[in-house]
Amino acid sequence: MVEVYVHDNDDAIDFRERHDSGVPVNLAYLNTLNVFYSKITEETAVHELALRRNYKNHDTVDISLESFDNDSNKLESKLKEFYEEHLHEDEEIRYILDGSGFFDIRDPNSDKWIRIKVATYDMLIIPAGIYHRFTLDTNNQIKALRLFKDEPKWDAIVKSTKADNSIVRKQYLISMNY
Ligand code: KMT
Ligand code: NI
Repeated sequence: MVEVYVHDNDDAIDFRERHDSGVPVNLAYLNTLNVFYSKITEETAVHELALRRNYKNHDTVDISLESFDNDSNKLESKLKEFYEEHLHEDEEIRYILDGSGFFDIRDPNSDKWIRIKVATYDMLIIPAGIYHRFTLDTNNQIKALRLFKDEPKWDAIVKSTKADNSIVRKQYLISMNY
């Protein structure tokens, strides 16, 4: 079963560690934030789901020391980017092909980080306008499909007053009746 819990916010411990505060979060709560999790063992089923939701693009991302030419500085700087609180202008699907990691979703109700531990076959739908971040875990490797609605909008919009006031953020908050 996928593990979902409130992050302990302990920055003294490496961000790849579990950071489990001991407070579990259930999937039904995630759904109220328009975040959807599912375990899907057939990759074709993910593409079918994406087609039904009018997705037109995808790519594969490989994050490990090997994929960064064994250059740990390169890997760390990419991870730093993923771990910075950000949002996207479009809904996005993430499907884990191999390895594992953590998606942290900023709960708009409590302002706490909700941590989702993802591994092979886990699929997450992340709505446009929700603040989130990603990191590897101590296994230090993940391969994931990233599926996009339109042209790939890789751009992460880093948490800022401008992002807070953006249309996509406001629409997200309205969509969950906040
Ligand atoms: C995101 O949106 O933060 C990411 O795509 C992280 C990498 S996917 C494993
Ligand atoms: Ni992102």
